[in-house]
Amino acid sequence: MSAGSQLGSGLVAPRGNWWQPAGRQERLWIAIAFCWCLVLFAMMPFWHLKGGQNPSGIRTKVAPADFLSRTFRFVEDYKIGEENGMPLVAPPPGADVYMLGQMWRWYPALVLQEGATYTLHLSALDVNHGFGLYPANLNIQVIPGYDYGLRITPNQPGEYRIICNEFCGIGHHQMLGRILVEPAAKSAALAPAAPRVQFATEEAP
Ligand SMILES: [Cu+2]
Repeated sequence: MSAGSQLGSGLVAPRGNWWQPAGRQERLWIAIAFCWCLVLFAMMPFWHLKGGQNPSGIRTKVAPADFLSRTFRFVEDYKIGEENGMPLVAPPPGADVYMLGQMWRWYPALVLQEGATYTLHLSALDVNHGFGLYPANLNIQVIPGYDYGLRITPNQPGEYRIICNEFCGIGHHQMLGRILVEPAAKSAALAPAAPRVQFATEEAP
């Protein structure tokens, strides 16, 4: 093999002035791009700490059958009525609130009070569902076997609808739920006498 055939290979540099240091403008552009990369990198921890977009919940493990019985007990304790066969449940401020996603409904319907804080427990009985609260546009995945306890404080009275945003079968589009948020002034009339429901939950790994 002659030396000529190796020109431009990994062993021998090609002939001529092929390598030039980067020009001034190119170096400037690289410096700007590098600084912007650092800014974007810093935004990740910044949004985590300051963005106010992290879920306020604690995820624990729960057997779907246990979550179902907790939900039934919650409904029994705080039921104030029924709408088309769906119980209407008004828990007191500070209560643990249970909402179950299953093919194809959100159970039960809730009546909450403006300005009161609750722990909203979400879980699914059968398959993954997506809790989508409108018009607030709050979305969270609801997974069988896990209880997502979100600390919520409704700050706007009105009627909220829950849709399912995780395709879960033929009746997916009919999976609708309801949360009514009563204005703070009306809350006294709804305060039930039943005690606060509490359950011990196992920490998720
Ligand atoms: Cu669903």
